[in-house]
Amino acid sequence: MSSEIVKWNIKDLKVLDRVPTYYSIGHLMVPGGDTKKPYGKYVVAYNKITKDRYLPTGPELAQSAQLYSIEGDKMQLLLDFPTIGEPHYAQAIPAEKIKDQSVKFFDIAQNKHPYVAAGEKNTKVERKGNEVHVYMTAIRSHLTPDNIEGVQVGDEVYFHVTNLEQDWDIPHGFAIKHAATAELLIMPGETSTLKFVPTQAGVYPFYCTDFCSALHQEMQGYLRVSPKGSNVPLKWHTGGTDSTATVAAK
Ligand SMILES: [Cu+2]
Repeated sequence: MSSEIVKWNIKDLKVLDRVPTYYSIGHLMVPGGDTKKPYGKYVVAYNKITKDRYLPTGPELAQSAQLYSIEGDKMQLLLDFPTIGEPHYAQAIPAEKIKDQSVKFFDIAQNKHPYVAAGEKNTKVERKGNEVHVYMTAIRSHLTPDNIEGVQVGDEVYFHVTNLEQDWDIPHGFAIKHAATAELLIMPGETSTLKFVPTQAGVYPFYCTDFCSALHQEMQGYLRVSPKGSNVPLKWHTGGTDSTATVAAK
């Protein structure tokens, strides 16, 4: 690999301009600054300590960022805005590098996840020893299935949630109360798994954790956990209150 060697003589360098910032610069960022060819049109100063700058909202104040043009010999302030935290190692690149390559959603037909449910008709709940695998789907505005019973204390429950959406910017989330893990965030067309090991009998709500429409709050359901050795059969259904109505039991 050949590399251009640029020889700088410190005596040839001179300071062309200085500008004040608010107050203390923590970091500077030039778009593409970590690449061989930075874009060189702008610099952003990320500043800490902004006393007297913004409304005094507490012991710590909003931090500040200032965008300057560095195209000419004189720097020009283009934009001045508060930030939460003074970003470290911030990066910027031209928008067109991202814009045309953005993935809008994953094609559900290409989803080869071993636990995918590519459509509501493919949803099911399977027991393998003490493992219970829930093949669940999420689409505005319900989870399928949204009522499950027959799980027992000590079972390992795996919620394999497939987001059926084929639309841009519609992720769904998934969480169940008492789980020892955090929530899932599932992109459109993807499948993700959340493991839940209930330690007490009871009814546990599960729900979408990412706002997805005005009916987002409808995306919820219940898992009934019975004591170990209980004879409650594994059953599941979607919608309604009568658990015998649309049972798809094995
Ligand atoms: Cu949702």
